[in-house]
Amino acid sequence: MTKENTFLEDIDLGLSSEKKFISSHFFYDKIGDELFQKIMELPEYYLTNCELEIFRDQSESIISSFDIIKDQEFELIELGAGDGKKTQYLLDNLLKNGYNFKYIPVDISQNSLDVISDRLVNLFPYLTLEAKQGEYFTVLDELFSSEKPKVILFIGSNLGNLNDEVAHDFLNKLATHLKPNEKLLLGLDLIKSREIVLPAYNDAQGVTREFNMNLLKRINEDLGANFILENFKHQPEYTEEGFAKSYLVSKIKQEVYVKDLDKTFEFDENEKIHTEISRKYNDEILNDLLKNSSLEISDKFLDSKNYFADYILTK
Ligand code: AVJ
Repeated sequence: MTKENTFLEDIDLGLSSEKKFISSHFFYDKIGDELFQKIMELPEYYLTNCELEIFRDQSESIISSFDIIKDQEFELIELGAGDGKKTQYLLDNLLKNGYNFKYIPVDISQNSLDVISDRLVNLFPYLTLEAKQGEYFTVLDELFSSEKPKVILFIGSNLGNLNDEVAHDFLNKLATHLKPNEKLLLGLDLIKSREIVLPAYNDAQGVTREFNMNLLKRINEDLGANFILENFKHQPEYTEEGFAKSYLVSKIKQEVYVKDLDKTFEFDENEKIHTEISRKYNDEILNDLLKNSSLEISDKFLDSKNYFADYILTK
């Protein structure tokens, strides 16, 4: 199945549903990638700075928690490599301390991988880097065909885009690949008050709004739809149990035609399209997700405000 086919089918499914939705992984086209880079630099988007602080100040302790012997060769696999700015601190520390490892960034976007590879190889001439293009689930089997000990990085609270059931399955699947005592470093945004969370998804400059709206623009451009962007508004919500959700809300009663489907979709006034979940966590929720997975929390690193946690999970 081609990627376009999936997009078309998923949009059909989501817009035909009783409660309309668009899957958040469609955010990340070229414009979406750029907008997310901008989001990470926003003052309201505390997640990036908090995790950057953890990696900057606690890399040495994080590395100790990996429980790796210095001469032992290992592979450091990063799922969803992003721009590598956080990982950079870890790599720097590992190299300075003479660890023997290969860094394997995995990303769906070859473009992102090229950018991060260039940057890191320039910064660290002695780094062994082998980028791997593909979707996490698909490349896992391939990655784990080598016998080398592994440490997996899954940071940035990327897990938060999955609902709890899917997150549980994902962690379980990862766990089955790990050998006893191998580690997963999991970066998660923690539950906190809505006064802090909501602005992170509703910034003053409107970048997150544009990020969300870009979905409609994409459907217009790629699938020949006639969404009028002004007729929808960006609406983030947060419940104190830790669910940040983003919606696109129809301002009026309207119809939208999608040419590639030859279908018309009706929207009531105030009808919502759910576009993203950004789950927030605590130890209890994570332990629930880890049930029956043979992974256990063995360490936890917090930023100075206790907003964000990098957990070490041990098989
Ligand atoms: C990349 C999934 C961690 O949910 O916080 C940022 C994406 N969406 N602003 C998040 C996002 C809107 C982000 N993650």
